[in-house]
Amino acid sequence: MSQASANLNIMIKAARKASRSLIRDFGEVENLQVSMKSAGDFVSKADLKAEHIIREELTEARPNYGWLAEESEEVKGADPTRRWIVDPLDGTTNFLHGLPHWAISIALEHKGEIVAAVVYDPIKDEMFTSEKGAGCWMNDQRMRVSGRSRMIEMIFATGLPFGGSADLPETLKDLARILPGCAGVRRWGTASLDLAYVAAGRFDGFWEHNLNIWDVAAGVLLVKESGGLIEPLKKGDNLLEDGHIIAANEAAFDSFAKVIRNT
Ligand code: LIP
Repeated sequence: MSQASANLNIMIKAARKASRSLIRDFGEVENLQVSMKSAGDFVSKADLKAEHIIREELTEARPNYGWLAEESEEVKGADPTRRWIVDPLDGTTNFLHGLPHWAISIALEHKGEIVAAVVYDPIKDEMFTSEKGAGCWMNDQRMRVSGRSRMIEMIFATGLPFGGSADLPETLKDLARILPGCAGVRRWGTASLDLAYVAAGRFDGFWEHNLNIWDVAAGVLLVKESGGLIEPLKKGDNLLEDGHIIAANEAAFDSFAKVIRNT
């Protein structure tokens, strides 16, 4: 990215620092597979450690900003207009199973809108960044959403509900409608990267029910700044807060949304 702001540089630095701790812990996970309980506890600690590192970096640099993250209580900032929204380890289940597809997601919100975003995949060393009005970047390369417009050529990403989630029937209906008319659906388990991949044109679209704000906050800006469209799945919902999301390149959005929304 050519002209990163001071805030974006702080976010990148925090993501890189936390990634070093996560990479070390990821290397250990394989040795712990004998007991899922010990692996689970270890990964929760890795997650907390990463969050602690990010928090230290961000709050030291910007003590007035608010803080919202997956592993801790929300803290209101002295500046009520700005807050960090952080998922220190998105794709926890992948991490726990030794699957090399997880990310650190950091967003800066100003007056209810995301103005800067970082999604970092340390395994592939892919740093997706964006600032409002400045485009979307992966390392030094400018990102654009895909140009495909024929549904039958498109690949979509989603998340599948697990552990008895009430969203299962709805998601199965979504899949029954979308699968016959597209080139495939992927479930890779890291929503922030799913959105980054839409921004990079790797996936043509993404939808998922019931996500948390820290899973999507950074990805929302990446998609917008790479020329994509992103909306709440249910019209009238709040895009960041309500957790039901649909995103795609502009040419595909209407036909994709029609199928998923069943309208
Ligand atoms: C996970 C997401 C994943 C989604 C899960 C979960 P976590 O985040 O990124 O794609 O399907 O519901 O929210 O828990 O690994 O940070």
